[in-house]
Amino acid sequence: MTQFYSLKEPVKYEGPNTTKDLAFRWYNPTQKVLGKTMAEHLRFAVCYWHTLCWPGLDPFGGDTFNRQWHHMADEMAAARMKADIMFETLNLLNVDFFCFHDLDIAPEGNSLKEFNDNVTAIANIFEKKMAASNKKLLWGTANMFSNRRFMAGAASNPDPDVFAYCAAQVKHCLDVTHGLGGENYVMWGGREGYETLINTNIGHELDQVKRFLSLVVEYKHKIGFKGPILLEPKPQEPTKHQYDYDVATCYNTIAAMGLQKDVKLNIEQNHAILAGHTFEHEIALASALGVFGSIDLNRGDYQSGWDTDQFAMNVPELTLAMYEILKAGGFTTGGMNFDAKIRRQSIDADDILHAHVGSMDACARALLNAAKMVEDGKLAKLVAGRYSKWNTPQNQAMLAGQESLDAIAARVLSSGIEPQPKSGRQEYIESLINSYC
Ligand code: XLS
Ligand code: NI
Ligand code: NI
Repeated sequence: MTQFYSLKEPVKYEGPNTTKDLAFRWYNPTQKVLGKTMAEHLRFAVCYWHTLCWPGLDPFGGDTFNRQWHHMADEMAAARMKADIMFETLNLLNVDFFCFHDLDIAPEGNSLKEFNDNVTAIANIFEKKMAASNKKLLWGTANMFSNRRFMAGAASNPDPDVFAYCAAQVKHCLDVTHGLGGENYVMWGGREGYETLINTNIGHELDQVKRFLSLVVEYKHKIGFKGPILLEPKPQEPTKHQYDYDVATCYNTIAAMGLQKDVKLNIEQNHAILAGHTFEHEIALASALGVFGSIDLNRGDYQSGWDTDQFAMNVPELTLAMYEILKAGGFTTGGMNFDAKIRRQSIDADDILHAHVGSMDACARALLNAAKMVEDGKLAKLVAGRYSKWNTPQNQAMLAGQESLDAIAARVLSSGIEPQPKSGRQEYIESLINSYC
């Protein structure tokens, strides 16, 4: 068992007035908010890839973190060390869940067979650690974007051998996720898109992506995996254009295959920003379409246009997102996965703890603010008020399609309907929201 951090005891809730550096000021896991504990509301997860696999590189420089396991000759020993540190992290942060790509947890080896065996070996270690510590798997996913075989796409690759290879890789990763009691299975299509249209058949690639999704759903039923498959929208990066552009585009794919019951969405803040939306817009839309699943929590940079995956620390912004999550009914199988990385100059092990604790506190404050907004009901009443005229029997009938276009036209002309504009009161509402924060 390694000891990676300087901290020995789990971070505790100490309240907002504590002077301790590493303490929760707002996140009090057992505190009840709107009938559920904070831990039940927020369902935090630590991710493997940014926390333990990314070495701090950028396009102009390499490894800054200099972690021991990146410099070990025995790759399986390094993988076991990472597993130890993941559980050390979960225990210190008092976080219940973790998430991984198959490639995060185990080395690729020289064949898919070897890779599968490595993944299984580490999963067996997880199983024991999970039983001993009561930690859970929020989701697993297959990395089908790093290896050069995926450079022209995974399921959307022009080469059917790659499509078949992906099927084999996802089958194993879904088996492993299921075996560990994973609550969801994620599919982010990092290479499912194109670089240039002049060598691409979009229609064919979209057919491939849809077939792949339906194969995964079929298999999930075959093995009795109860959780949803979660698509993760992102507009670009690494490919120039990704097919799972945003919530609306993903919904198109899901609805085209009639898979709304089995496939939901994993929504990431930074990806929403890259798609030209707000985070809360993407959550609200997914909820309206019945496909809200889970959250990849991070923060994009509003100037750079990259997927910077910073830790989310902005309380007013998070308040609006949390309000939409509460309105959506909260999480069922989903949760808040920290798909976030510390900056490459944050080279101390404890920086990982500070990042998570700070963001967990920001989420807890946002939850408390959003709960006030829900309890108070003023905002909901204002919004409902704008639509209240739809509640008359006549307007309900119009919405239900019981009145034809020409019948509506006749009614307007005979009754002399003349719409009366009303204030949208945006500044009043913005000030009202500030009053909860
Ligand atoms: C990358 C994605 C990735 C997914 C999992 O931008 O966010 O980390 O969450 O494959
Ligand atoms: Ni993500
Ligand atoms: Ni991302």
